[in-house]
Amino acid sequence: MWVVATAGHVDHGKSTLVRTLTGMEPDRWAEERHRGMTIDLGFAWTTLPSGGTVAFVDVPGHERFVPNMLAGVGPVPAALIVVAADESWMPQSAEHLAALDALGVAYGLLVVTRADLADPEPAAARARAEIAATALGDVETVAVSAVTGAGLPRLRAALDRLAARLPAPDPDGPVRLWVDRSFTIRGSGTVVTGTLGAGRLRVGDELELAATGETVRVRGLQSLGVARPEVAAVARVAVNLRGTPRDRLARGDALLAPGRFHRTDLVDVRLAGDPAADLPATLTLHVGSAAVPAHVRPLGPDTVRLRLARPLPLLVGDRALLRDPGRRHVSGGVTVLDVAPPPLGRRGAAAARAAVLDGLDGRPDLAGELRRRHLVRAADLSRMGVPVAGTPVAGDWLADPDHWARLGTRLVDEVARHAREHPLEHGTPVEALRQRLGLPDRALVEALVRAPLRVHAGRVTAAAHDTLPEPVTRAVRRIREEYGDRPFRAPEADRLADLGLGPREIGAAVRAGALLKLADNVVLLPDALDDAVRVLAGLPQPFTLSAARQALDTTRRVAVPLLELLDRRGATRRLPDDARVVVTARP
Ligand SMILES: Nc1nc2c(ncn2[C@@H]2O[C@H](COP(=O)(O)OP(=O)(O)OP(=O)(O)O)[C@@H](O)[C@H]2O)c(=O)[nH]1
Ligand SMILES: [Mg+2]
Repeated sequence: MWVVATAGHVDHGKSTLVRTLTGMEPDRWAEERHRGMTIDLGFAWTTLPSGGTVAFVDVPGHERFVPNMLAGVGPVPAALIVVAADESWMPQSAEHLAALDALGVAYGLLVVTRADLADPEPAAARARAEIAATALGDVETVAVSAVTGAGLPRLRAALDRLAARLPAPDPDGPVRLWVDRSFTIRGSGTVVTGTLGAGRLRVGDELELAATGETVRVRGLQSLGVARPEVAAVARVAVNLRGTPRDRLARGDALLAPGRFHRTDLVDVRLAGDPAADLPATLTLHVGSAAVPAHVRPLGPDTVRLRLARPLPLLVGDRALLRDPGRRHVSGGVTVLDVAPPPLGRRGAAAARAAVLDGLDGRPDLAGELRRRHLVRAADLSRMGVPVAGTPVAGDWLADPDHWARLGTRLVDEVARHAREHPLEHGTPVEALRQRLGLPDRALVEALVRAPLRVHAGRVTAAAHDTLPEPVTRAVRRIREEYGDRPFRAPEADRLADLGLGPREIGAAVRAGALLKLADNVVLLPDALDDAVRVLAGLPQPFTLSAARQALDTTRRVAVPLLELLDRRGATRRLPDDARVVVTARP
């Protein structure tokens, strides 16, 4: 299926054309039929000579209803620009064309209607000249009369040619269905409709409401008036939502593939229309079917930051339109450059930001995003509309290569510094390094560690740890069980022998940081050193060997070499009278 929107001045025959082509009435409201004027969007479809189906979104031409027109055109990639032969180019012909151009609609046909009332050629020539100056370029032109039927077969053939040129949809892309209607059907509940531009919907799917993030479930689907278990892009689709009250959804909301879009109220954009300095402070941003008030902050000559009155699921590269509702004119198209821009705190930040935006064009640029963001989760990038390639450095974190190399150097420095400042600790806690380096995830610290550094038991250590043989590990575990509550009692030599801990095994355990050796056959658990300093720091200073021995609840066999080790590490200092003081109080 293809979806094409109409465009053109009021009363130029858009709805009549759609009705004639499809046999369906696009003006759904009694008031519209009574007044002979389209107010809101209309929907109809027909089969083309090729056998393909084209669905029309019929828009109102009256200048008062331009916001409705924009909601219909926003998600649609192609347009039928309708001009009446007897009236030619008129103000909303121009305004609608400007809107199509702003939104980046690049495919279309020119249909000169009411060809039975006047020579269509002058109107066609004028319109073609106007259209040629936009993204639509040279368009095929067909003159028709709904009264005589002249030109209609040619128009059907031209629609087929247009359809053949439209870009192929991405049926596997994430769903972002902009809601253009919501209503209630008795017995079924809330139904919303929209133009599905990418992805597929299935009955039973869970989706996310863009406005609130809440989860909704698809109870039923229809396309072209027929119930279907699944609908793939491109399609007009009606979605029946289970248990969602109608007041939760309105035109301008969107149904999203869960977790696949970044909902943002802050975007940096490039302007295609008026210069940034000429814009009013508040405008309405039209994108998809949404119309949201936006506060405008100029950054550069053609770049601004928009703060939106409510968050929208925007992607880098999205096209939108800024419009002044009071002046009733299109200020111009915008291209979304950044959907998660940095705050502008310090002086000069806006100018610096403008310089960054100067280098962006709305085409997703992975390397550039990494350069600017340094570290970012792959899922977050793809939520912004930047396709992700390459290998994460850890988890799903992607890093700018230069930044990552700098972090690696800093990690080595921080480990050395921690060792200087905490000489009694075995290595540096990963969490301390995470904080020092300002990293969002410990996995990143671990990924930065290179030989000869190692990660062992939550610490980055300088010593290479060989994995201990299983019997040694078991013996150390026994010591921990037996001596854990008496940390300064060392196992006697015969107990060590019973446990199978000879000089060689003790050496391995010490190298692995599993035991602390004070003297031959005198070992403690490695935390004992820090604990001892804590206990000793609680004594009246200076303290004697005997006071230390009692406070530590141990024997001279342990106390003497323990204090000597602490002296060597600078944690205690021995005074001339053999008493000691604690130098470094451990936190
Ligand atoms: N003679 C003649 N009249 C036409 C033709 N097409 C449309 N009309 C008449 O033009 C008037 C306006 O037609 P609509 O189809 O309502 O125009 P529209 O563009 O949909 O108008 P809005 O939706 O209000 O913007 C109606 O009275 C139609 O009958 C045509 O080919 N020939
Ligand atoms: Mg109409």
